[in-house]
Amino acid sequence: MIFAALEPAALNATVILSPGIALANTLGEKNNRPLSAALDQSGLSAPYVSGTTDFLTYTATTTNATGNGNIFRSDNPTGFIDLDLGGLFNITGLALWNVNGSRAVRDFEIFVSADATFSTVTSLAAFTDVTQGNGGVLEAQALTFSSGALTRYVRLQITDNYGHNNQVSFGELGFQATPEPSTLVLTACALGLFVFWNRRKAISAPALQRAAVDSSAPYSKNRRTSSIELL
Ligand SMILES: [Ca+2]
Repeated sequence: MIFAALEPAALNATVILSPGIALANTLGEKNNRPLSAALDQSGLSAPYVSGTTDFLTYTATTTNATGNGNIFRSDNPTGFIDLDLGGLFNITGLALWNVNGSRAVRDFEIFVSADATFSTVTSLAAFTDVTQGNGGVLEAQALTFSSGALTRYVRLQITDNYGHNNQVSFGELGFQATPEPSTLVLTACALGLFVFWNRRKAISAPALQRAAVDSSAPYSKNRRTSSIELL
């Protein structure tokens, strides 16, 4: 019964996952617009909890501000970034807060690797002509992979921008992932305890009322004594 109650949204929802840390970056970066500014939630209109916050709800409503410290700007128009998610996750898509103009990301490919050196990479998804941002406030675009991958290491390979000779830029990156089993177990346990507690309250309430009636005299006496002491 408890697990049946969990089926609808809780178990089917996906969560937003932090892109983790960069292990390599062949794109380079500008001083005031480092790569970290696209990985650390800087400039986002609301924070998220990696692995917990609902992906679709969050990316539909959250924007990324532009300006120094909020977005990443490279030194090369194409190249790759190798990311360490910090653990194994089943990623099924990503969210990109893209800039507008010639520096915007246009085409890119996602690879996964079994090791941190990316000695062998496997293509997971490729996207072309992705939408540019909206100037001063960048909206997220959610892009879904045709199939998910259980991985820790992800490469973002940018293969084209919208025309700039030596720079590409975006505001933030986040992955879409299925919740970790441990999270689901905790959720199930929490809901199970909630159901159990409410059933216990429903059963025990009449018994408690009877007990209160049976012992009303000494209980009231004690309460009065206590009140007087407080005064
Ligand atoms: Ca940012």
